Amino acid sequence: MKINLIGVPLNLGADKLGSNLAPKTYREANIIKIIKSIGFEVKDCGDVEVLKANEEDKYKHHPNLKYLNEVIDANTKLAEKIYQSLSNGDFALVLGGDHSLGLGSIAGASRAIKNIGVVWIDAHGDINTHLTSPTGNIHGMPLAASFGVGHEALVNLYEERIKVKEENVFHIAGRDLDKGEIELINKSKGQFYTMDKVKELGIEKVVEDMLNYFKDRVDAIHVSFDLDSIDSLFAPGTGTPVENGLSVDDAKFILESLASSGMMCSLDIVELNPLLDKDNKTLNIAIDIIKNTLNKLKLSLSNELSA
Ligand code: 5AB
Ligand code: MN
Ligand code: MN
Ligand code: MN
Repeated sequence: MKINLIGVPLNLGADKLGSNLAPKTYREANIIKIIKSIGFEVKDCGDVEVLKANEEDKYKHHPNLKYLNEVIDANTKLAEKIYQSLSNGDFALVLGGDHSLGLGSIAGASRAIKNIGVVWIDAHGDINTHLTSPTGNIHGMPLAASFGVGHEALVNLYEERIKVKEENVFHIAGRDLDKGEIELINKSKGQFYTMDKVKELGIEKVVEDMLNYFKDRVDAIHVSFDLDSIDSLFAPGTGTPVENGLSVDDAKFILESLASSGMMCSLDIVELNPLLDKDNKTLNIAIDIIKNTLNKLKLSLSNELSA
């Protein structure tokens, strides 16, 4: 099994400059060398090509879905890359880029894996639609669209079907949720462990619940990690930072538990904004988390072989 690295230099889903520079920043920080040093073979799938867009293109396709065509185009290309990676039996590591890329990741992964689970770690719900979004930014909508709620152009991206069952979604660290998102959560069949709940139960119990929940329920899990899930005190370099979040150790623990479970097939690391980062704090956290997670993945693979 190789690690397939896919960069997504996308910022149109956030309508903010900076996250488009993240893949280049990771590459310049030697991310490929770092992954190789863990003992993995790396296939660099390059960066997804993102169409150029101007301010005038923002509302060209929809009044509350900014840069809709450009976001769909990039995500359709991403979906195909992920689908190919997982079909080859490889692990896909997606480095974003704004979180609208979750649309393409889940679309591609769910084509390769029939009954997929999704773990979404984020300060935000990312379950807005064009009808509820206060911003029109598509990076606040990808999770809802993936379980079939939202504009048909997003729901039917790549393939005309719902990508993940709502009850196969497990969201952790929410603490900045919009009104429409709270309404959706209250009637949702998905699992939503808000930051309040994480503090009440403790991170060990949350992870235990998550692994128990998915056991015997899904064939594999796609993990989408938004760096703003981490407290903005530690990770300032994201487009929409929120305080009172996860500690770096909490985040590592969630991801390493998923890696060790043998269920994780693909991972997005999103929303690094190098223009907003301070002393590479957030970049270094992201790299540390990637290293730690892939180390555990490597270990679980060698244990599987020797068992
Ligand atoms: B992120 C907000 N809920 O919909 C919206 O960073 C923020 O991918 C979304 O989680 C943040 O625009 C999207 C206000
Ligand atoms: Mn997000
Ligand atoms: Mn977020
Ligand atoms: Mn953000």
